[in-house]
Amino acid sequence: ADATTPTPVATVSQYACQRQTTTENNNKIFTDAFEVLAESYEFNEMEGPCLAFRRAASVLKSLPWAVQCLGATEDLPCLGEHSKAVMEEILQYGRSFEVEKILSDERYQTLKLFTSVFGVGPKTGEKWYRRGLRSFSDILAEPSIHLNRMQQSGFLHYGDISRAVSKAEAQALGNIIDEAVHVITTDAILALTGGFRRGKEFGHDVDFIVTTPELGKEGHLLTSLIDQLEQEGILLFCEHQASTFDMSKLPSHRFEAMDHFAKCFLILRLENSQVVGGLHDAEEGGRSWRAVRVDLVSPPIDRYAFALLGWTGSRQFERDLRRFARMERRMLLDNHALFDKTKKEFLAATTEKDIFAHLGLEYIEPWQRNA
Ligand code: TTP
Ligand code: MN
Ligand code: MN
Ligand code: MN
Repeated sequence: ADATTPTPVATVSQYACQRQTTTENNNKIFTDAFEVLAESYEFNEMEGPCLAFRRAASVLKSLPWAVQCLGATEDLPCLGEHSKAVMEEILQYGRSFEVEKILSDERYQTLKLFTSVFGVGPKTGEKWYRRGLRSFSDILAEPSIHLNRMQQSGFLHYGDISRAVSKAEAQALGNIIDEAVHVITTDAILALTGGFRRGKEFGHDVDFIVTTPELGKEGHLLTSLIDQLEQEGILLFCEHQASTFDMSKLPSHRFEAMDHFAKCFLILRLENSQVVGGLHDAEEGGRSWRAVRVDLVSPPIDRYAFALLGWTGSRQFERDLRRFARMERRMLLDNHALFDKTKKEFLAATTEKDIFAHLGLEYIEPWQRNA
């Protein structure tokens, strides 16, 4: 080869949807630190620096190699001065003093604890913190605090649902829901989505899409499914949100906005005997079951590809898909639709591949979306 020809170096895109990110993370020491910083900024409602650290972590997660010196990060996008300073500390001392300071901070620790309860977000956590509450017993002993249904279940099943869900447990739940949904309609469509579709070994919940090939029938499907799970005696908690879907609306600009499909946030009872692989931790404690968080979303069949893409995640992958669509293609993407602002028209899709193709993106497999 010609010695003057520069070796082509594969450049890393600033968009997660142009990177392949498997569950293997070669830079966990850095990304764990960035996640603490991002969360701390989130608790302080500083969205800018929070997103900056999430982006930086996401870039490092996509690398097939471990960063061993700061020089190696020179050509990487999304790493600002602050990120690099933290990395330098970790490279030099094996830890970041800034991160350690946050981890030992009372406010951070308390908000982290409170928001680990199902149904408690940063707003509620903050409110409780400002009232001087510091522990679960403080909250439960405070008579003026009203817990909503979700939070009550969150405390009731705290031990179980804060324990990771395994792939085998996710599969068992898939079988149970598959059976239940086919009692209602023989042509039901059930798809695993969320982290387990991305190939994760563990998750905080299990996410499914349920629908039917018949447009309009999906509305009653979710309520019937909930009734069925209730009859089976495995429904420990259910918050159902009816559909507010309106196709005449343009895709949302705001990522964090929830979608408008019918959905429910559940806690289900899973028997150990239903899980392939036998004995589990809880059984040793004399229990034969555990509680598991399950999310079900029920889009109309003509929105299936958008819902599947939106619910497969990761959250960072979804953020960057929308940002890429808007910034690079003048298109609006959300969980319902893709709208071309130049042509002023909606772009139809029956598969995820159709959506990537409309966006002029190379297809990224679900297990490569762990951004
Ligand atoms: P999560 O279940 O929160 O996250 P995850 O499955 O990636 O990881 P884990 O459960 O193991 O912590 O969300 C899955 C995807 O669903 C995520 O990309 C965001 C999306 N989602 C929506 O699009 N709309 C919603 O209303 C909710 C609750 C989630
Ligand atoms: Mn999930
Ligand atoms: Mn999650
Ligand atoms: Mn979920």
